[in-house]
Amino acid sequence: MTMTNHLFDAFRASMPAPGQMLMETDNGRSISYGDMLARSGQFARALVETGVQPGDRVAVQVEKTPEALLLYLACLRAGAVFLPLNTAYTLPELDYFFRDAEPRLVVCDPEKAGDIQSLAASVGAATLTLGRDGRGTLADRAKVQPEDFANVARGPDDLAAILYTSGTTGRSKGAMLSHENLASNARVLTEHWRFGADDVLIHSLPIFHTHGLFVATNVILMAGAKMLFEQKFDPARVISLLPRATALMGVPTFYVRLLQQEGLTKAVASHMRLFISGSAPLLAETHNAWRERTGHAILERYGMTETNMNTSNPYDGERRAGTVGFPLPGVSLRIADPETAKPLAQGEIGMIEVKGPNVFAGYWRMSEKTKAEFRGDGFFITGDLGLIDADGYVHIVGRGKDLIISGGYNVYPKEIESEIDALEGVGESAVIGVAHPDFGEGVTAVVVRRPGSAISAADIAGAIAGRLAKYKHPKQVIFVDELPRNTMGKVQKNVLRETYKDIYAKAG
Ligand code: MCA
Ligand code: AMP
Repeated sequence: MTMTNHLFDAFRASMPAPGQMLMETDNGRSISYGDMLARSGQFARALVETGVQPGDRVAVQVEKTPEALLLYLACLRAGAVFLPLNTAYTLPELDYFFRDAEPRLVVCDPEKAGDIQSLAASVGAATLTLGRDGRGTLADRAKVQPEDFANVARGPDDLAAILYTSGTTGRSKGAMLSHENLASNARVLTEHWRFGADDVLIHSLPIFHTHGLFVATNVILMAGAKMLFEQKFDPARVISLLPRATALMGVPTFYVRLLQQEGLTKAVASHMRLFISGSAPLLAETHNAWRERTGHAILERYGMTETNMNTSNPYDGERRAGTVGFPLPGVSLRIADPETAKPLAQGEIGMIEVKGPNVFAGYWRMSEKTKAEFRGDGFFITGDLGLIDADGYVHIVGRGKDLIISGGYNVYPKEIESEIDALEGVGESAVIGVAHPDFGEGVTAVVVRRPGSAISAADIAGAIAGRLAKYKHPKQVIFVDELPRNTMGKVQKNVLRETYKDIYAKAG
């Protein structure tokens, strides 16, 4: 009997000839589809040899390398649950994820292994390393293995990955994504955006989040296409790659920064067929400037860690600036009253709710939280507020959740407020997102000192440095005598956002 492995088989089915390139890196490495198959088999064997069993979590905090991607594929093939972690996370942040997910194996950068190993050991996990040069104890273990590997059988509902997403209250929640969540979305996006074997994607997103890992990589694997695999986003370098590429996927900050490059012209973009944006709102201003400079209309889409992609502007037809387009095939989307859950009429603003094969299986070991975020009829409550216009385009007009999106990374104010409030000298704080020309929103802390305290912005920065990932740090700290409150005593963040709306107006 041949074993089926739902997601990997789907990639396998569209695999081109083994000699075809899957990726080329910025330091001159090329990995063909044949290499991918052979080396992910070796990595899968190394996982099994380390004791990883089907359903075990493999927590991974490593730099972006081809080997990191092979490790993702190896986890799928070995039936493990891939758990990628932002390289910016600090040890206290990692400690939480390890305790919550209880991985069997942690794979980390050799430079961080000393500290991480003891955290991992405290939850009974083994540690292997994978460095920015693709070397380390995991790679050492893999390279002596035979290349063939009999994939572990995995069905559509088996877990493929857990991605942590912060909560508006309390700690991060692990979104459980099944093989079918990922396979169905990759298939739909590949067709909707017309990806084929001739495509060359500029891949300069990190691979520890949905955008770079699933939207970008899974689509390329599903199309049997190729990617130019960049360690990080460098606008000048992206411009130099445009003539060799056909598609780019990025967060709005990518497009804002590319527009600052003189080299961005119609001629340099003439070989490209598609520019896609997501993870945060793309300003109509950016969309229009891009069209003017390159002749291309950026295609904006909307998704979440919990749901993969929900909507997309059309491939053919009008890509409407300031909208996220239409529900993708197979996705049901409705606008409901946030309080009563009653569906609202077309044009009214309410909660965006979605249902479909893309929607996750729930939060890891948090059945109550999972229940609270679904309606009785299975629709997931996104926390995003929106409307559907007369032509059917979905507009996101705000967030019902207290969330900041900075450069495409989600930052939950509560987490930062808790850290700041815990400092001696701080009475209370409110963390808000303020319009920022580069990051979209800039994390901003408004702080009330305790009487007699002289705590400074630098003191606060110093105190959170080792505790919170860098991108969560406030770009500005503002001291006030008191926070504005409504009659119920609730802090009025909208008032604060209005008061400080121009503080980054001249920032770069
Ligand atoms: C880096 N810094 C940031 C951010 N990134 N601060 C706030 N927000 C950020 N996003 C910090 C750095 O630590 C540094 O601090 C300072 O800002 C300047 O760094 P810079 O060199 O400008 O940053 P960078 O390294 O160029 O990174 C900017 C970036 C990066 C390229 C926009 O943030 C990025 O790749 N973002 C993509 C995130 C993403 O993939 N999101 C998708 C999530 P200092 O100078 O003090 O050391 S998935 C998702 O949202 C859903 C499902 C979806 O729909 O896709
Ligand atoms: P995450 O949980 O990191 O996957 O972030 C998901 C959130 O990003 C969504 O709930 C939205 O608030 C936001 N988001 C993603 N794509 C877009 C978009 N195109 N426009 C506006 N917001 C977006």
